[in-house]
Amino acid sequence: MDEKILHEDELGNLRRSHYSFQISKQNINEEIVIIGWISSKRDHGNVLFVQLRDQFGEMQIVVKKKEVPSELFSTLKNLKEHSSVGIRGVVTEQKNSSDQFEIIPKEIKILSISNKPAPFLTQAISSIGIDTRLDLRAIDLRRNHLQLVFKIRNTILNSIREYFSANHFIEVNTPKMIATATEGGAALFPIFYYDREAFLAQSPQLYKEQLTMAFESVFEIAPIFRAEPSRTNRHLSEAISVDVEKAYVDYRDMMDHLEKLIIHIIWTVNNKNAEDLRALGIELPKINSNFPRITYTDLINKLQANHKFIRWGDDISPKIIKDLFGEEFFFIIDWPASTKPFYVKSITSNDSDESKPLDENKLLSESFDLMFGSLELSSGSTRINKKYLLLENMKKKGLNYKAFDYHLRVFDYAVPPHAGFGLGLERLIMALLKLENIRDATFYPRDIDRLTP
Ligand code: AMO
Repeated sequence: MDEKILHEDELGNLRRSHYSFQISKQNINEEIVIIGWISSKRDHGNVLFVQLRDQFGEMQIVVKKKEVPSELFSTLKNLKEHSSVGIRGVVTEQKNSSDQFEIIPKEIKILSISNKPAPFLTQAISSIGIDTRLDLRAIDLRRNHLQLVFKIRNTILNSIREYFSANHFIEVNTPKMIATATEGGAALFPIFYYDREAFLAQSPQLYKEQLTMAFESVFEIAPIFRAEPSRTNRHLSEAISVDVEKAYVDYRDMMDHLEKLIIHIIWTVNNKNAEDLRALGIELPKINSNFPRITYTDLINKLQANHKFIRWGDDISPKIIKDLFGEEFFFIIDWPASTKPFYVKSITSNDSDESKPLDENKLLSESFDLMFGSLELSSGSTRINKKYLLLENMKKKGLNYKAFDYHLRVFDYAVPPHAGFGLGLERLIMALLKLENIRDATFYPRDIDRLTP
């Protein structure tokens, strides 16, 4: 290798004239400037085929020893994949295809040299273990497969904002350093907050509820933190949640919203990412009718046919319902109040004999989980908006209600009836794009074993 040739240049005032997608027939014989990184190379001795990738796609550089300055030829021969370069060159038509172009280089500027061959290829759906990939995530994210996944993730986020904006919700942000648990105490990450203990937010639950007083309809797209002790392919310690809350509605209205939201997302991705879906070999789920709504009680009755040990009041594990549902969306509704957090409203009006005291153990709640097969994507409910009921529930669930004083005091000022849900963004991406592991639906996953990169 001629070391003299391989030195890095400053970017200086080098700028591209064209992104890959902007090169067209009109540019044939024109000199253009392209910038990107080398995603692959084929070396046929006296001819090199170099794929240069920019933000939008790949361009082919054809380097014939006889046609280009010898220094330029040896530079491109010696540069490793992942190196960044700027190239001034002439556009020509590819031999066998009139709508594909290649660039004959005239001049090259090396912007950044890769010192090592990467441990995995950019093209393949890597057979390399996920931990090797995650250890070098920035390089891993250059792989075709993940490029497409995150391009679609971007469309999903835009379509979520589109949906809520069209339905008059406003986007909010709530604190991520908080004083109390909302979803059950075990999964909290404690932190130091000056001289006292605080926690990373498991959910924006109480804040989004409070914000319905001021804004009626709110949503937030933000991280939630869960100290999940288990190693599964569907749990992260830091996940993105799409949290939604609305005043003057109940859980059934919010199921309608969630259903419409999912339909809007699928419609948008099908429209904007048709080519990307084809490249991934994926068809998004077809939705022809409303999502089925099955009650928790009916589901337990069904499950008991094959699982004698399952009892009414148990949580429903993914394993147990795996055989019952295919890859489809459906709601499990009306969960036992005992399985849901303290802020969830109970169903009291279905007891025809009002003189009879309520059987606490059989109390249902106005709640739902949205499932895709055996994967839980979202949960939501009608919330309690009366202070005395919240206090009762907190006591029942053994919570220290004094720690929630900052929240409870709001209820002296007429909190409106309200309902909402939280939708796991990575879970949704997993379901839509058929990802095996939730870690590939996020940029830098966090789990019990991983705090870097
Ligand atoms: P829940 O705890 O069910 O409800 O969370 C809502 C949704 O968030 C996603 N999710 C996760 N995704 C990846 N890794 C995790 N560790 C993880 N934990 C949760 C799931 C889940 O369905 N406050 C309520 C929501 C509400 O009622 O508005 C809540 O947090 O997709």
